[in-house]
Formats: sequence, structure tokens, C-alpha cells
Amino acid sequence: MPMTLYAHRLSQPSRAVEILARELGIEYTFHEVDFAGGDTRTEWFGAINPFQTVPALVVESDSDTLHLAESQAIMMTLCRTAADQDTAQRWYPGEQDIPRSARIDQWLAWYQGNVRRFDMFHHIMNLHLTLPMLKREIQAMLLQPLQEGLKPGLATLEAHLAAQHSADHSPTLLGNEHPTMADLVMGCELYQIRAAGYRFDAWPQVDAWLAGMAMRAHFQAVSEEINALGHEIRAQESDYLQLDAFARPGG
Ligand SMILES: N[C@@H](CCC(=O)N[C@@H](CS)C(=O)NCC(=O)O)C(=O)O
Repeated sequence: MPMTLYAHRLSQPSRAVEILARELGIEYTFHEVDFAGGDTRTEWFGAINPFQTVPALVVESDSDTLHLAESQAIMMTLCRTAADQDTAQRWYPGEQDIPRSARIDQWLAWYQGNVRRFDMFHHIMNLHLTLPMLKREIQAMLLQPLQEGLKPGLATLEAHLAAQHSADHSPTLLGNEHPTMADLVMGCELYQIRAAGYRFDAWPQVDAWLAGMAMRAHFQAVSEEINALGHEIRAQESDYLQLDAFARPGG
């Protein structure tokens, strides 16, 4: 069934969906939507996704056209419908393994209030484009509270990953060798902060878990743009970002 993914690679939920589609070997047409330039608020895109956000997926079949928004709903649908069910169920087993799915659901729900809520990358992008004299003011007003807000979530993740620790493979949220949808969603979010130059060395388990996700080939390929933007941000004077916010004191 022909699938079109409306997305942008500087958008965390877009990357999570695209990486999963690639991990599952699903073919799709990629349609870039310039969300920062306002494309999501246009009439043509409103007809694709009335929520006016990327990502959105359109799946055409003989009888129907499915328009789907919300990255996590899209990812679950991809896992339910992928031809390669062995791989799909590792990411999200659905009804095939209800306890495991419930634990993934729990982390996805937790992520919204404890990690996504403190999304600072959006402001980092804006700061990158703003006047130098405004940078410090905006940082103090917007970025610092988000940095502080994220720390308890990082501490929770650190303790959880430490308890799951395995000497054989990088840490994952459910403790198995293969990551799940929850690792991918949360990993894409924290990775973009790292791409901007932040270090998570005060949370070594989080650091190792993120490094494990970032080593995956599809994760790397879909993250090229965010890495390029991160380099650009770091190449400028970046004191205003307080890049040591999550670093080990004295480290
Ligand atoms: N809960 C949504 C969030 C999507 C979202 O926030 N997308 C942003 C880009 S990261 C967007 O499209 N913003 C454009 C707008 O609000 O007009 C999901 O997971 O898909």
C-alpha cells in the first residue's frame, strides 16, 4: 500500500516515525513539510492533518485512504501492519504481549509529562536565529526553567536504567537487548539536545543508553540534519546555551 510520510527531519516526532519505518523495512515516500516556515498552518496541509503538526501519514488502499496524525499512533500502526512482524513486535508487540506493551505504554505516557514537556530544542533553534543581545535574556527566561524541569526526569531514567543494567548490551528501558518504541521516542528527544552540544555525563546510564540508540544505522541516517544544525549552533558562540547544564560538576 503506497504510504506518504509528511514530516521534517528537524522534528523529533517525525524522526522517530521515519527511523521506525526504516527499521521495519517499510517503503514510503517522504514529503518534507517546512513546519518552522509555517507549512503546517496552511490549508493544503490542514486537509492532510487537521491537527496541523508533523508527522502525518497517508496510506492509500483500493478501498480507503487513511490519514493519520500523532507520531505514537503512527508508530503503533506501523508495528501492527508491518509485513515483518518478527521485527515489528520487538519495537511494539501490541496484543501479542500485553505485559510488555503495557510497560512500553507506561514509558510513552511518562515521557510526555517529564521529557517532552521540557523540550528546549525548539527554543535553541529560535535562539540560534535571534539577535545576540536577546540570546541571554531568552535563555534565562525560557531555557533555564526547561533545563531545571528536565533534571528530575533524567534522574528517574538514570535510576531505572541502572537497575536494568546488563553487562552484555547497552541499556534499554525494558532491559532487553532490542530497544522498543519507548527507547526510540525518548531517544530522539534527548538526542537533539545532545546534538546541540549538551553532555549528559552527570547521568552515565542515560549517556550510554543514548549512545546505543545513536549507533543504529537508521537512527544515524535520519539524524544527519539535526547533527548538521547542532554543528552550526556550536560553531557560533554558544555560551548562552549553558551547554554544561547536564554535565558532571567539575567533569
Ligand atoms: N504530539 C505530536 C506532536 C507533533 C509536533 O509537536 N510537531 C511539531 C514539530 S516537532 C509541529 O508540527 N509544529 C508545527 C505547528 O505547531 O504548526 C506528535 O507526536 O506527533
